[in-house]
Amino acid sequence: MKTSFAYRLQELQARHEALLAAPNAQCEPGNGIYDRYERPILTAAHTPLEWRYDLDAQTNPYLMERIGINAVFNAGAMKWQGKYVLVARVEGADRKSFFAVAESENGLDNFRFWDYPIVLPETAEPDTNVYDMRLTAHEDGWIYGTFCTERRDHSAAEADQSAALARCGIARTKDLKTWERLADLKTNSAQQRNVVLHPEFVGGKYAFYTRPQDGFIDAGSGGGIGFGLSESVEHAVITEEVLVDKKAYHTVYETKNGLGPAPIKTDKGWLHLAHGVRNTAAGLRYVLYLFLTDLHELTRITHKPAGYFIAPEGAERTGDVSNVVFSNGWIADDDGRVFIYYASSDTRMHVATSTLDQLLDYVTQSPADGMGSRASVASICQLIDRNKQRETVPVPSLA
Ligand code: M1P
Repeated sequence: MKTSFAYRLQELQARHEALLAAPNAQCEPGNGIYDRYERPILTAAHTPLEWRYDLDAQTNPYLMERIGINAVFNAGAMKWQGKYVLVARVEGADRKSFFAVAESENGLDNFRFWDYPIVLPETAEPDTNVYDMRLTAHEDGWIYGTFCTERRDHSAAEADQSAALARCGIARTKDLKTWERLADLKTNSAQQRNVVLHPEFVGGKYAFYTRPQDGFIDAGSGGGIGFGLSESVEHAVITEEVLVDKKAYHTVYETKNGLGPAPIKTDKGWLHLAHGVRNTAAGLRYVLYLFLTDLHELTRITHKPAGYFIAPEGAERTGDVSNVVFSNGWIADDDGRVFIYYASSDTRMHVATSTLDQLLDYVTQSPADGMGSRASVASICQLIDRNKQRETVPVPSLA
């Protein structure tokens, strides 16, 4: 080694600090619905050096990275003690994911991980992998995390070492540091992923959005985003799931879909962010979409614009699982701003910003999917007609 331990350490620390401190500029001009930002907000390189390097020259003379981090993505989000807080899925080079909290003063940049990752208690059946935590500040006073717990499918043949069972794990906390693990959610479905706890009681019960699925990857007969009630949250059991948002032929959620974060309550209804998946010759493509449900009839969709809200763009398109955007965290701030935290290609985290007014305008005023090319052309022609009628109205000068 040409460089000394001390020099290398200085270099690592300086580069790490420069990465964390870099400001994040908004991309102009945006689409009027939301704004993207130039830099990812969290990547594997953002994780603390103390998690990866033994910083003792005696025991690590080459200043080797002892523990590799592969990716940081799919983060739950909430405002916590005035800070914008993410509970990120951190995936090690060993392919095991775990949760870690990162916080920022402004929600856009300078996200820094807390000193230690979350040490999540287990049930009697140990988790092999845990990921994609949704945070819900429930009216019962607890902060809940619902996440996927993955274990080997012991019914699979010995030769098949990729067969897995996905279930919904549930944990709760009051400080995001100490977590109490509750029993895994029980439903009639063979597997569950993308389960989200609704923030309010419904008829005195805990309400969950679910995503029943037949296989580990294949949603199969699990028809879409479901909804069910449970008497208890400590031992949550859903006996009946009602479909809220179904998969549909030739849409962006043709193959499967799943709810993102817990919905935001607005005066027009519950605003939902979800992901939709379709198959292509290049593999699965994951995009995000929005819909609104009735304030009281939680399983009734009142508005749903056609197609996607956010799709992978530019550098977002490539990563460990390319052509994916996925979100399980957003923050509705007191001033009406909404911070949408999304991951690209199972590799890194980004932020997009909007306002509740903009998102509600988008959801309620954008055309719904007419389910055919003819209907799509009709929507465009209608818009052209309206614009032609307005042609005489002078456009205000930007100067
Ligand atoms: O790889 C894309 C996503 O695949 C899964 O989502 P779903 O269950 O909807 O297919 C999850 O493993 C998710 O973490 C991942 O980002």
